[in-house]
Amino acid sequence: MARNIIVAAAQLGPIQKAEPRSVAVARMLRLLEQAHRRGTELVVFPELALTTFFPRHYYESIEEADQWFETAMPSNETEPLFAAARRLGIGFHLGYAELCEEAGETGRARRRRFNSAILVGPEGDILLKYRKIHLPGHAAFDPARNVQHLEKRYFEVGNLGFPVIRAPMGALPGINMGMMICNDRRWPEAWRVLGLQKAELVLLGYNTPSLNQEGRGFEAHHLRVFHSHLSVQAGCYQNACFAVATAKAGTEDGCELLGHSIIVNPHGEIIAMATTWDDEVITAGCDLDICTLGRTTVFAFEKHRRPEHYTRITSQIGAVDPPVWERKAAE
Ligand code: ING
Repeated sequence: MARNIIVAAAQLGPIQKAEPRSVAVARMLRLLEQAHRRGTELVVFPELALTTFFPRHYYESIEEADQWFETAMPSNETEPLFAAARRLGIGFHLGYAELCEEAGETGRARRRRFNSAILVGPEGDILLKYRKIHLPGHAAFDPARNVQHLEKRYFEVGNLGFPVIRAPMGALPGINMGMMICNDRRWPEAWRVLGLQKAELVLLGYNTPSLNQEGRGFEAHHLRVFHSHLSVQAGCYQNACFAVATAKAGTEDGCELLGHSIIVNPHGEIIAMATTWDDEVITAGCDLDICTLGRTTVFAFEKHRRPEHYTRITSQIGAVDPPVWERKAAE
């Protein structure tokens, strides 16, 4: 019996700095209704879907940025999403900035800020939470940059690992679902940790500038979308899983984010792609049994992986210089 599920990427166009959460949520509700009319059972919204991509703005005190965070989930502004999902019987993924009181290393509770995402079931249960681990950009104001990218200033590194959960979704009693966020998709380690937990469906949102903001080096513009797709396609192929990668796109206060959200199958093929950089729903029917082929042949991890040779991956952070070859004196 095929294990089919219809998934959607609910891509969002730009959210301007002045745009309240209620406007973003209203747009998301329209996308949820549109996805439902197409028989969708799980909808993936972008990273930081409720507000503008605020890490592009510098705040001297990080508390000034707290206006962009959610202190409860659901909150008054997001409850309509949960209610609509329950009414429509649809699960959804939502990316948001999380502000919480939680014990840190010392054991004492303190204010903590994460770039987070949740997976919500069709009855409104929060099935899984993930906090972004690979935070790109920088923590201090960088005068060399055309636009700031201050995720390291406003967020802590996620402390929940890369979790996978098996939970009911659509008509299926159990699907192995995992999450990552934006920059995580560029790191094969993130995909492999999910793959080692038999993830069948990886959900991720992203906010990716369409142009290189570093003001260093040359990167042809067309490579931005190519690298985003390449990362997701490789991750899916090498871990025999599906993925839904959903953009927040378009020009926010003069800064352009790329769209071209995609849904990818375990062969690494793009099976649906957005063609705008605005609010747009793309859908695909996924036969999760396709994961089995890769998982039992080329990527049968238990047969072919050799972790004893991978120690550099977890013991090293940066790269080290290799030994230099020298001709050996004749013995
Ligand atoms: N954005 C970008 C991303 O990883 C980036 C940052 C863009 C890094 C391009 C490297 C190259 O898609 C977020 N929010 O992570």
